[in-house]
Amino acid sequence: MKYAIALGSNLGDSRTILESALNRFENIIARSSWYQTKAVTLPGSSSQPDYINGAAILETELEPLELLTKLQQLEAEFGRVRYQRWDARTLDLDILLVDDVVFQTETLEIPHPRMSDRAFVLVPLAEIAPDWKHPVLNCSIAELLQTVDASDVRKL
Ligand code: PH2
Ligand code: MG
Ligand code: MG
Repeated sequence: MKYAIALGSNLGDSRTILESALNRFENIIARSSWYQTKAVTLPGSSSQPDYINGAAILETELEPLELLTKLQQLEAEFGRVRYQRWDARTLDLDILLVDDVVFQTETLEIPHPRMSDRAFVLVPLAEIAPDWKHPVLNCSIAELLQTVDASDVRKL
């Protein structure tokens, strides 16, 4: 199966953390540049450092929930501590897309439910997979990118 993964970090030595995390996957087909992005936070919460974000395409026989477990292990290994939703973090690894699969459980939703309005996800993903069709919205990543404001996303 082919997976699109989002990577993000806004705590610690983000660039090194992200590179080291990527190096732990054997089967990367493509990886994007890194982007500096303004943190999107919950309304009313205090400001956070900018993120570094990127995206990668992986080929693996792992099922979605198996890959999720592996991603969460990597997040923990790189010092991720979960306090509150959308808190600053050393490493965030999110599954965005899996082939043309639509998958919904308590713990995992594919496609990622918020990917279509997040420039910090769509800009890196469009760099490596512009023609990948979102199986629910039925349009390509390049088309989705045209619907968001990407002015807070800067290529490093
Ligand atoms: N991730 C979040 C919340 N806000 N903002 C940016 N710029 N980049 C992220 O990866 C990000 C965010 C929750 O996962
Ligand atoms: Mg995330
Ligand atoms: Mg996450």
